Amino acid sequence: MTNKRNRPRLITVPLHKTLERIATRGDKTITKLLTNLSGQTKKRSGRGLAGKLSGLIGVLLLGSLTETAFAQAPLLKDDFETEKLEWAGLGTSAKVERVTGAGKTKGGAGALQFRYRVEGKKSATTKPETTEAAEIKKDKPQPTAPFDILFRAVSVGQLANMNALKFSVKTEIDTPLVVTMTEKDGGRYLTMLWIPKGEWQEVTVTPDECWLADNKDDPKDPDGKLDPDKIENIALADLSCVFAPELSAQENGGIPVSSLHLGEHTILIDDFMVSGGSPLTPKRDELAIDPFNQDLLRWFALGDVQMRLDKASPLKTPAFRADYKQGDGGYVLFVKNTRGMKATSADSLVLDLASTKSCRLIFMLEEKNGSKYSFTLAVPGDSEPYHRVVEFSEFAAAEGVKDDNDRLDPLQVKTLTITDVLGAYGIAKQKNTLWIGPIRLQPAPKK
Ligand SMILES: [Ca+2]
Ligand SMILES: [Ca+2]
Ligand SMILES: [Ca+2]
Repeated sequence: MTNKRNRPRLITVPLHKTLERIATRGDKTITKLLTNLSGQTKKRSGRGLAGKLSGLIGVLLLGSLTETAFAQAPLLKDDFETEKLEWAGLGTSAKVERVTGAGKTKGGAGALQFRYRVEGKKSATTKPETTEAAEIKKDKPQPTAPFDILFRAVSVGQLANMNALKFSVKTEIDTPLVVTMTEKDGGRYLTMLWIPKGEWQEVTVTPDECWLADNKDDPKDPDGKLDPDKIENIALADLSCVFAPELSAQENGGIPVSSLHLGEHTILIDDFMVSGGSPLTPKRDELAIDPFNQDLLRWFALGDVQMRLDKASPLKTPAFRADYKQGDGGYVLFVKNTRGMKATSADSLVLDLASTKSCRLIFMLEEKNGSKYSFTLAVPGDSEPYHRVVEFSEFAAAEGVKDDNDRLDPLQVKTLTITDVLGAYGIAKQKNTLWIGPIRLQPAPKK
């Protein structure tokens, strides 16, 4: 007999709906940002972002063209040792400058400092712009962006031989960092990195890990792959800037406003370079969705959570470790890009998990067409390794979400979202640590 008082009580938050919305925001809003950058969207005043940007790019190009490339030298190198800055900040609060001094640089005397603001919800009382103000703006168009972005133009062709983009980065808060590379007359490619705060982190991004922004407003790419010889700019941004306005406006959304890091922040960058040569990465393991064998997580999280790679997990393998609190209607959510996953609907997903407290995980797969399929798993506590093979056929369609063909197509899946929803039940707040071991595909047995 279940004691009535101990029975979990589901708080009446439209959790499922909120989750779905949040899980798709990442892509859509990045895409929106990038579409705006491409200039397809005309701004209400001025000559449109495209015009402003091309002016800016022109100015920056004048600088970079004077550089001479040496044999074996990186295709691009910014060590911030001179006053010359090839970088610009776009957005209303973005400030970019060269800084010097102890703790500010990774190598040498100088580094790049990017200051930006994570804005909360738009004020409902904002007055419409006066005609006069609009006229003044028209005369003096300023580079702008829907939020703060760190931007660098490159001359088309300069990165033709690229095998990796590398830089050192230091943030003051745990930061979901988006790196984008845009092709001239082509698509926009991006990747996402979780940068733990407080220490210099070395980042390596290879072209093959970047995916095409593929929402309907995105610029199309003629050949569907990143062509380094066509790259015309590189940009970086804190993904929080994308989510915060909407999430902070949600009442009872389950993501605490304190976790949105509203306000001004600083990112330091040093030794930014693009190296050339043969591809760095050995042939990719097509069964690995994430082997957690890199130095940084290629995930992002929403909610009050610290996450990092843990090489000494209870799973005896390197694992994704998340520390957070369950309870009080709150939850956390982890999102991974899964484009390019080579699977058939007869295959399975192999999961290895451990959790200090029991938890209730929803695994949600989203197709490029926006349809969603989920699977719920109850994971026991006590950090006991828990192994489960989930067939794709066990994933159920999310209610109220349309799919053209009414079935899960693993080849179309663009994101995997994992959420612990135990906190949405009426339990007291408690700390939890969740480990997720290498996530891989298991092909269907041959018949
Ligand atoms: Ca430096
Ligand atoms: Ca291309
Ligand atoms: Ca489908």
